[in-house]
Amino acid sequence: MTTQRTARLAAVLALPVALALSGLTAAPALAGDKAYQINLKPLNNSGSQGTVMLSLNGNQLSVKIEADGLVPGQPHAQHLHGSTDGHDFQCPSASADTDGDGIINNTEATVHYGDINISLTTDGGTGPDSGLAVDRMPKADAQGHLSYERTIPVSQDVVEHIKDLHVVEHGIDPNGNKQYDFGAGKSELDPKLPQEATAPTNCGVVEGAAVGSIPVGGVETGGGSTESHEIPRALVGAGGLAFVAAAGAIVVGRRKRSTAAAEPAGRSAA
Ligand SMILES: [Cu+2]
Repeated sequence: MTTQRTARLAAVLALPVALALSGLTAAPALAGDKAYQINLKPLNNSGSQGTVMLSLNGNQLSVKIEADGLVPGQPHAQHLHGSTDGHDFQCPSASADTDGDGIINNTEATVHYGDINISLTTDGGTGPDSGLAVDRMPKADAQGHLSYERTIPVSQDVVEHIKDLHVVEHGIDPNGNKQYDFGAGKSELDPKLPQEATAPTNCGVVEGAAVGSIPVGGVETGGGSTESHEIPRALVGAGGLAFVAAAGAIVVGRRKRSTAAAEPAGRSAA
């Protein structure tokens, strides 16, 4: 009797506890919230690495970056590169240095990591046309550390394809004099800028988005590495920034051969 009642009592008591526990474990973060980690790995033997946390709350993208091994006291252009329309871009390997000058410049790397989708500026615009807005890019401290945090409204395309994007930081110092100089020549993007200021220093893909993975929504037909190097036509005419203009010229050249495809809508960030 007593043991039976105790057992029944225990069962009755256990039920809400079990429900509460399952409720706890089953409860996701806020509905629609997603978070992704990116590990930044060095390019161009920069030794620069870091960690990025991307979190989405609806159409608000929060970006947190902690990076080290950057050029001390210098601004570092940084972007989300890649595609929101099905192309599979990745961080470049050493073989991306097709002109063999020992540096993977941005044009060589863009074939692999895609065009700028979002410019990770400290304030103001975050579109691709802010790609080289160096006065609005974060600076590394005296130890070469960079901390960045910003929440950016993004398009639905970015929300749906966030795993197809990756973070790239730019600015290298191969001659180790702690500044951007012309030791490595002129930037192919703008001859007034040193190559050191625009070449990529690190790159990272969303963890779990393995090399060769199928992008969200599948691979577009004919999306080979060079063919897939595209930029919205609206940007090609924007002029202003050499970063975009240089990339645009290449695309326009390529596109003359094929009839233009429909432009992806809402591709750039607000
Ligand atoms: Cu970039």
